[in-house]
Amino acid sequence: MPLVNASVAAIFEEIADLLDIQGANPFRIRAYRNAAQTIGTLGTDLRTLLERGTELTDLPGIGDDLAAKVREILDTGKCRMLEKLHRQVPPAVTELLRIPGLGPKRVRTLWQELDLNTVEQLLRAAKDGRIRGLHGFGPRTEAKILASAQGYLSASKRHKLSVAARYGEQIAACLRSIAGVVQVEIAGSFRRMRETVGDLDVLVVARPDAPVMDRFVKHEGVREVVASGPTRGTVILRSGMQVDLRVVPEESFGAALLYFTGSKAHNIALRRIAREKDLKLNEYGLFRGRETVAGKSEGSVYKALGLPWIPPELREDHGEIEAARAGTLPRLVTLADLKGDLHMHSRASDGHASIGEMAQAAREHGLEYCAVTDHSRRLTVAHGLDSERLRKQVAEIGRLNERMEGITVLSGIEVEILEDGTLDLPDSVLATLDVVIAAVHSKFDLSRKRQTERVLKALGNPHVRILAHPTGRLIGEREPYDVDMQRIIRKAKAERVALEVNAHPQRLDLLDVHCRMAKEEGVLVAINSDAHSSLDFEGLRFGVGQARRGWLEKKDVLNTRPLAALKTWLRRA
Ligand code: DGT
Ligand code: CA
Ligand code: CA
Repeated sequence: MPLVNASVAAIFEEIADLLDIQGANPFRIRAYRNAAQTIGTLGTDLRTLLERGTELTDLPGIGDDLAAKVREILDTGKCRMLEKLHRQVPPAVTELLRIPGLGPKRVRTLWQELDLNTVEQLLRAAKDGRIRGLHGFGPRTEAKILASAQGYLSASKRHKLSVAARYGEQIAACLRSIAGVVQVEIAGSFRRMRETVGDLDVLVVARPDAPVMDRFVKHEGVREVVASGPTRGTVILRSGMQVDLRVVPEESFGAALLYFTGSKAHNIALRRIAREKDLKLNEYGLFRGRETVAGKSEGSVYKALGLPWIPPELREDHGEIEAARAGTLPRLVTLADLKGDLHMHSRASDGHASIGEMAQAAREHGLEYCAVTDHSRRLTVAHGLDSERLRKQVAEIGRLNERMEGITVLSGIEVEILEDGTLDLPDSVLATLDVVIAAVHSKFDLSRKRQTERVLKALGNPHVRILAHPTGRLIGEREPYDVDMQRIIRKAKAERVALEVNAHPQRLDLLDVHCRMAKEEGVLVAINSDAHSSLDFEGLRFGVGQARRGWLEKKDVLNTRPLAALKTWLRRA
């Protein structure tokens, strides 16, 4: 997303939150949220739009007043309205809105009655039993708040992979632009494509005179410099993320990359192998006594240990070393292997672009086909489609395919799985579509038995071809719902249904362990973007990362198949 657009959207979101806490007119609040949404999902930089002569008021949901505020922010970097609100409500209070179970009304009470501004203060107040006495609260609510505040604080110490990528890649690019810098690599959990990242570990090889550390600590994103020496530095970015930088000699680069990529468990296992060979492995190299055996590249170290190079996503000591020894490492799926994307939304439900725009963006990402799978009617918050609107959409897709070149658009739906396991649209309607994805978006708290039965029943519907985001978790926000994944995978096998790795940065669902289970049972996985805007196809690479962590190969992934083979599979032919 263009950086200015993100800043403007963030300011409007914050205004909406502050107005909400003040109990302002709901329509006014909605206007700011809609504007944030519109601007946040624009593919083009606002400044570029203005230079091209676009009127801001032509954008959906932007009237004269909001257009003036956008101009003010672009011209001055500030927004007087936001500053005024900050004088009325402390900015930190809006963070309380992020706690599950706390809406604006409750936040207002907590702030006004107990002077709570931060999540830490909220946690303390809940522990001290000061919340239960407030009007509209009580001991049960207090206990819930305590639990959610704790969950929030522990999750917010880690960062979603996509967020880590955004900051990490900016910093890496900045370091690469320094004269005398030879190599830059982000190691750690980021390189292993973990779904969340604690801190970024950056390695640099540079000529001695290159001003690496100086440029690093002066990078515009840095909030605080924790440590800075000639070869190591640590900073905290404005986003709260910590970045460790190490400058290493070229001849140790491979050993350092191996060490700082981890995981710790994988490193320990490698060191044990080294010891068995009377070698010593550390971040400087692999040594026999004083003699350097390897270290310049990762491959040289693995080779000297008698192993092939192991992809970072597998380095968790979950069997990869045994597989490497036996020569049975998987040939992991890559982003370039994806031929299509089978889950995305258009403006018809809760997406932000037309079907044509989404198809064009998919084509620009090198895809041969894409399936439009808007929500079904029961998901009213997302303007789900009923049979009639869906019928019209299918016709629209037909017309689009006649004029679009280079990509085929498939018709589809992300149909709601209702509480009893039946689907939200009749079979006669589902039968007219190219691909039916079934999804749970409601009743997350059913018992394990009922939730599992619900999903199993949906998988038994003959039209369902893919189960969307099978655990329903949202990273840092919502735990997976309680289902028996082994039974779901077996049922998927029996019904020849694929399971989704939803690549949306907040989901990454299936989890890696379930990918491996699916593969072992011979169930196909579909890596889908769940794109709601043309920018969201970026997420596919994180979905591929998740699949790679789950040991998946090209043949295990449904949408690596060319269109003709996919169509055959969809028809169960
Ligand atoms: P994170 O940052 O919590 O998401 O996870 P990592 O894996 O990036 O961990 P981090 O940043 O603490 O350390 C980076 C890598 O450095 C880690 O994956 C392996 C290596 N490392 C760190 N501490 C140790 C250690 O005590 N022993 C060994 N063998 N390796 C370590
Ligand atoms: Ca790290
Ligand atoms: Ca670190």
